[in-house]
Amino acid sequence: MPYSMKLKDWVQECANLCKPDSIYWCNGSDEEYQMLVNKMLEDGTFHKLNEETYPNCYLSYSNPNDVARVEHLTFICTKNEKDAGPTNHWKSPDEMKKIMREVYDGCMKGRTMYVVPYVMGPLGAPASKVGVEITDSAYVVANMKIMTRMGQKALDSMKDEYDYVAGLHSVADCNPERRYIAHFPEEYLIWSVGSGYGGNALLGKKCFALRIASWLAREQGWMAEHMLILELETPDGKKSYITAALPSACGKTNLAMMVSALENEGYKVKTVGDDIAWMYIGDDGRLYAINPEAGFFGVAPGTNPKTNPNAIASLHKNSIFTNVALTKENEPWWEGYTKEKPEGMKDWQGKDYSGEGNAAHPNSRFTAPAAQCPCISSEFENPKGVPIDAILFGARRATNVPLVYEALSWQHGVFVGATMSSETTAAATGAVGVIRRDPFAMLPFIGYNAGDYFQHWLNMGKKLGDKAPKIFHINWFRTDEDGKFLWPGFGDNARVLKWIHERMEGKADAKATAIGNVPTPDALDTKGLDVTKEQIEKVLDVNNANWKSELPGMKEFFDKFGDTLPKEMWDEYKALEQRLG
Ligand code: O2Y
Ligand code: MN
Repeated sequence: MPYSMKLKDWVQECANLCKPDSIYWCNGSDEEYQMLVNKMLEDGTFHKLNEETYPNCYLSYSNPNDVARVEHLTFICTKNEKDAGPTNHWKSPDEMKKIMREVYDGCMKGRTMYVVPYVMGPLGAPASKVGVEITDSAYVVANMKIMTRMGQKALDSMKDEYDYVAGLHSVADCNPERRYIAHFPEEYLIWSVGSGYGGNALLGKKCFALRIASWLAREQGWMAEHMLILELETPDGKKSYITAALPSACGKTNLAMMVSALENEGYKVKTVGDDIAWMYIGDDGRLYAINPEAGFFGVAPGTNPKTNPNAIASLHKNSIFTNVALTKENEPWWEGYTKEKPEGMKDWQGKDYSGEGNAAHPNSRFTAPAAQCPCISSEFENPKGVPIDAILFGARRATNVPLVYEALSWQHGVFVGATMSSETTAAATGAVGVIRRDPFAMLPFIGYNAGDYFQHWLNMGKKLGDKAPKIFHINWFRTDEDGKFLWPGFGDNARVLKWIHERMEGKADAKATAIGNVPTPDALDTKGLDVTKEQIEKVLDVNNANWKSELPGMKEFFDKFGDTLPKEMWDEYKALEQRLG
């Protein structure tokens, strides 16, 4: 029984509501991309960057009131409020549609309505899915061309006229008072209005690939997760695959594209995905992952040839930059790109930069084709995906949480994911640096009741049985008493991956602690590292007295779910309480 409307009928219905001057069906060709670029150069949406150093690259500024995802304006609109759960904003589908129809009504007068068919996932992959985004933003179309497999090939991939997730987007008057990002999972439908930026407007990404997909995944028995996928090649030439869930802008892109400090020892890292993983159980009973995206929508600030040379190499051609600064040489720039600020820049709003404050917006972005990444895995386009050996949950925590620990079982791992907490960053609007609970790094992205989502994880574990990947928790951000990082991070994180790999092989030593298995200081390869033994002990330390202070926050979080929280989560909570003594 299809839930979507017949595609042509839905497009007509959207046109009747939004009343565009014309309708354009995107075919995804390079000529079409050039046509859109020319239009945007003409109307000032795009600024062409230095053709010698950044060929086919463009800079765009968003409205200053529209620079990030808006979680407080993001809704899950299910018939029953309980199905959205306590972590989502909810409105009934009828009420939400009534509010939004008023904004959509005639919003595309004088504009073109682009119909953008796209595939999430490698073409021909059984796990891939088709979406169709209707938008009045040429900027969105251009970004979708990089981020997805877009155009005629998507129409060709549809099994029938109902086989797509629908997304209606309009920038409308870009008014924060009339801005809504609404999901109707029961209808496989997304409505977004009033924003032209990132996750609010590129509907294939957070709206489809996480919120709607997580709903579909539970219905259909797979997983849609906010996870990077990396390939770890080991000295014996074998490849293992690891997914990792880390909250926004906490080193996720850097980990996905890491240049391993242990390359000489034979530990090499390649990228399969930097943000989202769709995982399903293969015919052999193992968990497989595909990256549904075709590009990177990466945070620019902090990215430089030292922190992430692979991202820098990826973005030097055929890329779009949003809200970065512009140098005299007509090149993009952002805080942390170079130590010295170049003279004579324009800031992220196109004004002469005075030297005060940020030149680029803290949430400025690059959109780059994944295929341009020098470390892209040869498995990136594999329709089968890659078999997952380990799942990592991560966080940015200055205290308590050790560099790495191994969960005691799948069920304990689900508890570790469910109780993740991290210090907030600039990717979402709101306070920065505050600790917030972010289960599975999915808090803003679970498209249904999070209690049911935890249950779905438990169910998947039961299906996987002894073929389930091992689960670990990582934290690169622990500090000493003076607030200095205890671990060098970046390429040296390969040392942690090495321990994880050796644990999977049953080779590395670990110490059992109340929270899980932590490397013994000697089990971690620190050869050639400029850190003291005391530092290593500190970064691995698990202090039971301090950990007890984590319990009330976990309990308070779990209490929110009432009877939708699986009993197994309370069992794990009590077991932790007991182990802490
Ligand atoms: O601020 C936005 O609209 C983008 S947020 C984003 C972009 C790429 C990857 N991840 C995220 C995120 O917030 O998790
Ligand atoms: Mn993300």
